[in-house]
Amino acid sequence: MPMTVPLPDRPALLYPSTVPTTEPTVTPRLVIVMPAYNAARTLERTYADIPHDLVHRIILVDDVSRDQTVEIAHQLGLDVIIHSQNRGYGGNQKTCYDAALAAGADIVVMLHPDYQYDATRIPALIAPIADGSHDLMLGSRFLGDPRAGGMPIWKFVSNRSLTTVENFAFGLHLSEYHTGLRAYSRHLLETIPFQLNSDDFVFDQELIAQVVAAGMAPRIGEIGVPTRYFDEASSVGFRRSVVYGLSTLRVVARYLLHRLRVRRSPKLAARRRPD
Ligand SMILES: Nc1nc2c(ncn2[C@@H]2O[C@H](COP(=O)(O)OP(=O)(O)OP(=O)(O)O)[C@@H](O)[C@H]2O)c(=O)[nH]1
Ligand SMILES: [Mg+2]
Repeated sequence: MPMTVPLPDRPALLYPSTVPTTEPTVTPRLVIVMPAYNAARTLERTYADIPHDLVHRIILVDDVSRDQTVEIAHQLGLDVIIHSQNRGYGGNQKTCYDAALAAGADIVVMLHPDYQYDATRIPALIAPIADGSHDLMLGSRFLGDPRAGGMPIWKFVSNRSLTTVENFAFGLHLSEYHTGLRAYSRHLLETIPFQLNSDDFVFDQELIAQVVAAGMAPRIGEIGVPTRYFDEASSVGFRRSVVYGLSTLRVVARYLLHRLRVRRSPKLAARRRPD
């Protein structure tokens, strides 16, 4: 039974393995969210790799899958939320984060249920949030060798190009911005107005631009995470990737115009709640 103490406003949540035995322990409530769309063939494998001893709840949001995703999620005992109509990847994440906050999460991990990202890395991913030093952690494929995991060359090149542009615009040195394994602090999700973002894939990029615009860039970190490429893990083809790439460049342009005070962006200026 973990000892609980009242959490201060901005807690330095202590990750269990780093806690000196004489110090009181605050066990962060870790909620895993899985934005799911046709994940039936990979969900069980993804679930099996999650470090269950650290997890408070696992929430799967189904975006009207046409396969057995919901049935399998129920069999695994997950909390399942079903959209009444398909909303897209960003729309799915909005439901995920609202549900995780409502469930009392201190830390939220977003994990694709397609078994692409190594979920056994979650403890290392959340440690910098648990110790209070970060609010957003990215599981980067590019701190390792994504080509060895099977990433197609065109995805490799476009990811590197977009990452270079985003690093330049945001003044950061991240190895990638496009990963499907991320961890957020409660503080970040309560501060950043992610509900204003796109319902499509570019949601992830808009959120990072919002975090940077909010002055939280130093609170973003990354760790290397191996990935696997196989048929069921990759549905985004060339056409959709081109749309995604152009949308990402639009996010960068909007950020720069906002930053240079040429054109104010309500998405970047807004806060959910003042600090
Ligand atoms: N809600 C929703 N989610 C989707 C849709 N298409 C894909 N997804 C989810 O979005 C996530 C990413 O899509 P993927 O097909 O895995 O993308 P990918 O081709 O692996 O992309 P890379 O990892 O960059 O190579 C997965 O968790 C899918 O379940 C969709 O139409 N709606
Ligand atoms: Mg994938």
